[in-house]
Amino acid sequence: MTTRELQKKSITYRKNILRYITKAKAGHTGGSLSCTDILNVLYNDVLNVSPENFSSPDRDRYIQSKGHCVEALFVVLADRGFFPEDDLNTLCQYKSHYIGHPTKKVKGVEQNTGSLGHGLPISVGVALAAKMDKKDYKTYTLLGDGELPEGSNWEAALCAAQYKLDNLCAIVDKNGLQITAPTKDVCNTDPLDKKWEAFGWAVKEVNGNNLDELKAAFKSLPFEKGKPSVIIAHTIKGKGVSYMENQLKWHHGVPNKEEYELAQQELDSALTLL
Ligand SMILES: Cc1ncc(C[n+]2csc(CCOP(=O)(O)OP(=O)(O)O)c2C)c(N)n1
Repeated sequence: MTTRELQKKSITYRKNILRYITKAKAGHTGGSLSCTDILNVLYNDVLNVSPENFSSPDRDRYIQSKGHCVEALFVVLADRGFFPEDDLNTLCQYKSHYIGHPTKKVKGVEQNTGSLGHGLPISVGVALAAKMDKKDYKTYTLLGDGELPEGSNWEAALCAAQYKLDNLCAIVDKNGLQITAPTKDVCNTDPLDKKWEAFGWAVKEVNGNNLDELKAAFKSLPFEKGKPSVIIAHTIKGKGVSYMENQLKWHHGVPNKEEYELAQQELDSALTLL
């Protein structure tokens, strides 16, 4: 897919994320908008996964560890044909499987997540299984920078290096904010590249809202033979909507009618500029 086609998709995804969050009156807005470009490149340019091969043991695996940003995942899965987009009108409604965190009841969702710190440990197991079974599939997992202080991540990181899991790629959505404060003021993980390197990982840093940089990073996997890879993706929380960008209140803020219309207008004009 060309970069222009991907750019168009990112804007459309952002419009849809806001549409369904606003309708549901709940959701993780800022973090879904920060990781939209990462999911876009993964599902449209990288992953060997589709509704047709989803039950094949050879499919690539994507596990969204920052499960609270499920709205971004649902919108991308709908676009890839895993389920009708109309299903998302039931988001967060009683008896709907489209709830506020990923569940395997939804086609295309690889793992239940949302309790932070679980996606990387599970991904290590899945990647290790591929090595043991001599399979070529790759495993990808998306972590939030506010999630990283969970100790389970660092046990998993050690384990991945120990087993030389160069079929595993972690992506850190480093938007710098969590719920109530900047990540560095809650539990600083910088210098993040040095920490991953010290744990035996090969590291690349990219602008995580730049589709070309993301494409290039994924194409060059594994960054080093015999080592797991991590992409530190520098992103903007609330990306694409001027008044949401870098604002803590949009972690799980839901737009009112006027805010929603303004956001859609901004994204529509971004579409016309492409
Ligand atoms: C184990 C656990 N503790 C606390 C929470 C509550 N929680 C939900 S989102 C969040 C902040 C996460 O920040 P970050 O990973 O940076 O997410 P992003 O900014 O990308 O949305 C927290 C603490 C949780 N989901 N799981």
